[in-house]
Amino acid sequence: MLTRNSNNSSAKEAQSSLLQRAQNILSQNHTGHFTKPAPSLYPHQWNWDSGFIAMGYAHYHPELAMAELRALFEGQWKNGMVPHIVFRERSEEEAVYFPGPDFWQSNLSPNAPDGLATSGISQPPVHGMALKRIAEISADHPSTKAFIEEMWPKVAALNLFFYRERNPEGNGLVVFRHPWESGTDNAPTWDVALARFDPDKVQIPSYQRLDLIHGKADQRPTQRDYDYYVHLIDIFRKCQYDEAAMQEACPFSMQDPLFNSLLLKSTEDLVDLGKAIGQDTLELETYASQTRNSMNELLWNPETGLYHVRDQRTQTLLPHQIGSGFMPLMAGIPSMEQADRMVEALLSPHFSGFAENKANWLPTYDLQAPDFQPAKYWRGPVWVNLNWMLCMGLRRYGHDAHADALQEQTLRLVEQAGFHEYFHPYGVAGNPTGLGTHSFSWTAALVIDWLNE
Ligand code: 9WN
Repeated sequence: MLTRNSNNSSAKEAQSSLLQRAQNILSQNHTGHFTKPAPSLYPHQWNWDSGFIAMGYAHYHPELAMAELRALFEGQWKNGMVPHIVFRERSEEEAVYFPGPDFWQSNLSPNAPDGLATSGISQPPVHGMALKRIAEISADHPSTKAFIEEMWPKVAALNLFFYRERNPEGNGLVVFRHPWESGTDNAPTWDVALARFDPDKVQIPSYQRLDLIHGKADQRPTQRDYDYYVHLIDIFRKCQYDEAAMQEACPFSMQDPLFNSLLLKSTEDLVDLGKAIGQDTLELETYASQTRNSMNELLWNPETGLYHVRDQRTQTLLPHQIGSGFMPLMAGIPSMEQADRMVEALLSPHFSGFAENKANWLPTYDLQAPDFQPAKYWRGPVWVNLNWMLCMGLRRYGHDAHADALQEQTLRLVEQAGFHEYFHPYGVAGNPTGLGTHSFSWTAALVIDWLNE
């Protein structure tokens, strides 16, 4: 059993064996320069994955934590954006991912980095939080201070990119323009934009999906999802990745509670670090308070007790109750009363299931929604990074008992089902069930972080 803070020797043995398994996964996925999210499905370096991975390394190999973030930021664009994928070697094995560099054509943009192929979109900005966590965990390491001084301006430039280029209403609620930028690629919330897309009316560049070589179709996005993903990239290429042009041309523009909470949390962590090393933090602080206010004004739904996604194109709050709606807890956005309402929502049948059919936390989507799909990617399954962030949020508001329960349940799920990419909320035939790819790096990294608390 993996009981928190247990002195029991068999619990300690179970924890140390889980820790060892987790560290082995990161070693297997480490290429010598960066860490792949998973051995075969994701052969390059991914943006928010590397942020989570770095926090895991910080506990036992701070140099690798620092190297992971440094490697990612080698791909940073001149306008501050950090791409969602940094492509590296082009060996046969490495190239098996669609879309690769030839499809993105990111060199159409004058902002793309010289001599390094990347995608042309970003992902949730977890890096300010990762930087602070590395600073805390590795406080005694001789290179930490220099590392923070080196990385701070780069991570600040990333957050300022979002605030300057993705803040269409000037209220600190930033948008993303592609489901892949959300990190929660096929969440049901993106369906509203997908419904406006008619593949017969646009010319979709020809392409071949490669994800189904390693992933199961019933657990991955649909063909229509991929057509839309490709169509959006085509728009970006035609805009030469110019932010103003994409803001005009792109039909997909969403204000999401997960993305904005991570931006706010990372910005606040950057402000703390910046003050400690003598940086000017005023601009970041101003934007952060705008995000906080706008999230409460525009994304909070008092009826569901959750934060929702706002479709910036139609200026409407979407009705879906999604797991991402709990993430503002981690950034201290809700009041105590709102936080209590959120815990009620967490304990309700929408997210906990019925007594006789209790679901694992945190399903990514309302268990009662007619289109809830327990095995399909971000439309139902449990993901360890969301659980880890929810745990942090629950603790921030003093809901430690729920945080402990969530953490223990998640550790048990990983111990029993393996280090999967995501998990079935109910299990299959009553058995804990991992889904997606195996040996998933951020599952391992965040387990390491929890076990070292
Ligand atoms: C597209 C790498 C990434 C994660 C995302 C997850 C998945 C990619 C894909 O894998 O997305 O970016 O090909 O499906 O949705 O959150 O960063 O692990």
